[in-house]
Amino acid sequence: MKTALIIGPGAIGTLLAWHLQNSFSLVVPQHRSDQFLPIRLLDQEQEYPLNWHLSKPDDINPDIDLVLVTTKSSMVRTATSPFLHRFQGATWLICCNGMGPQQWLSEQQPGRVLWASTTEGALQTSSQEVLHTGRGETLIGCAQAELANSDCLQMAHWLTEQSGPLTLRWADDINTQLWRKLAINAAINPLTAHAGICNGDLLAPHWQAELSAICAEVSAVAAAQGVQLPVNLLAQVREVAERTAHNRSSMLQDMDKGRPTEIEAINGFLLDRGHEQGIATPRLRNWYDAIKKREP
Ligand code: KPL
Repeated sequence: MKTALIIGPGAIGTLLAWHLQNSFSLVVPQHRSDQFLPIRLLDQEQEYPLNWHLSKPDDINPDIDLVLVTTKSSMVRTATSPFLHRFQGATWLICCNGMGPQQWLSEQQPGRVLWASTTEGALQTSSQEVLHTGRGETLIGCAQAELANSDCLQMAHWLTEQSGPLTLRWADDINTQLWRKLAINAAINPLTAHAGICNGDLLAPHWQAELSAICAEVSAVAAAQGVQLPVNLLAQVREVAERTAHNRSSMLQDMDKGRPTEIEAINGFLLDRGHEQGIATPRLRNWYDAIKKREP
């Protein structure tokens, strides 16, 4: 059996563990002596036991096939750094919100990193339990497939071929897929987090001018980067806000829990790209500053 190390056993990490547990032996690095892993996953009122275990970082067997990174984007560097030089033959798969950590990890592990973008919904309801809140799919791809080593491509192939409860699909255009998610997050997350509202509240008339201005800035930055976003990004944002109307965005949840948000990997990334291309991004800057001011 192959072995996978999961760095970031939160809601999405747990969901992917549920999918992978039939084909991988799963290990999670232990950070604290009082740390626990969720023991069950709830999907459509059925309970599924989770088969994974914690291991002290120094005790982890170096024969790891896959390192799955599912931390918050703000934690990627800190959480992965102790392991970057440990698993020589491993493929890395990073699945987190925003952009920036993916590029950073790919520079650390050239040719070995797969990127993933998921529309699955999951919520950790207690220290023991994770709830699968919404069915989606997980796209896996290589931002620069021509630079990927053969083990990495084989692993991608293998992951997308394995049967399991989730849908994992190969995406030739994973970079575009991540940009699309980034664009939606840049419109929805800071506004909902700052105003303390659910996603659907953004459909109110008084938010439309702001959403439109943000979409225009994001589209201009993406176009300058050669990334094709939906022509009517605002309509797409509204569609997601409607579909997830009762959701509290991940940034709102982070803010409520006093955790660092993912603003750096969302607005921060777009501000940097805009700056490089000489594109004005005042609304993205405004929301970046507003969230930064309130972060712990
Ligand atoms: O991805 C999301 C998030 O909250 O991070 C959206 C699409 C906004 C759904 O809540």
